Amino acid sequence: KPAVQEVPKEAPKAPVETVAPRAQTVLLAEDKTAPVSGFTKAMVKAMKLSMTVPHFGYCDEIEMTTLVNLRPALKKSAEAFGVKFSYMPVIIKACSMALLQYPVLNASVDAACENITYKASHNIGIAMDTPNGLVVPNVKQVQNLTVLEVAQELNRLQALGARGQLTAADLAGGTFSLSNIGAIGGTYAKPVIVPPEVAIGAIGRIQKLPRFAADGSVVAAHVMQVSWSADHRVIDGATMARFSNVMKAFLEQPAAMLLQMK
Ligand code: CAO
Repeated sequence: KPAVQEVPKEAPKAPVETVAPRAQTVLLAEDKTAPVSGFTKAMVKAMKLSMTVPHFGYCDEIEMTTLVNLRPALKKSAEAFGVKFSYMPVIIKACSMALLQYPVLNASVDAACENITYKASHNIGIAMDTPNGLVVPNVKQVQNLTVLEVAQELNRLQALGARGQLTAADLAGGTFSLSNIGAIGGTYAKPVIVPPEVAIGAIGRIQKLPRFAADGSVVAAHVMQVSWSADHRVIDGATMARFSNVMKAFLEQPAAMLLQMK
């Protein structure tokens, strides 16, 4: 009879906003019209462009249990460097390592979609929820950074984003994007490509769920959904799926990731 195995040690405390802690109740006495401005205006421009791109969607689930159990040690080691360590630095690095195998996903296309440019740098954009709205600064040259350096840079961008002080340089030059919607609480998403990039991934909340182990027993697993969107004019579904498989393998087996990390 299948046995229920022990629950893995640390359950990630996903900050699910069940009661919208920052939201205030607003009761308008009459209709109010306001100009679309700031980051929202930039979002209008970017999304108009994005909607000209045929999006291909692909989802999978990633078993994060090994990484979840490893994170307390990673977090403690990073603290010694004054760095706050979430799952994102490992996810960002795993993407970069998978992009080394599928460089067509770290590319840009021109407006007429006649040329594709394979980008040398892995400048991974991170969708960030800030007091001023959505911004997508990027961690530059991830292919040359350690996971700790990625964490350090993410900390810097998050601190600047919270203060509304991200620079044009922080926001320019992205080559591939990730959106950790799970930081707020969802699982699946339908991310929208940031042109001229050709792919983006949405990360869902890590949840503790029952899964079958190889011997047929039921185990408590930490599961994270990932949802990809790719520009179907230049990326086919098989490429997106193979890339996702590589990234998934790195996250599920951090030891294998460590071996192949430069
Ligand atoms: N599953 C489980 N736990 C998660 C998680 C997830 N998907 N995402 C974050 N957490 C945990 C972190 O590990 C951290 O835990 P500890 O406090 O124990 O260290 C805590 O939640 C806070 O994380 P964080 O949000 O400060 O940091 P992050 O690196 O995980 O994410 C950022 C950074 C900028 C991606 C995130 O804060 C954010 O803004 N996400 C929203 C993105 C968004 O708005 N997307 C929509 C774009 S389209 O409109």
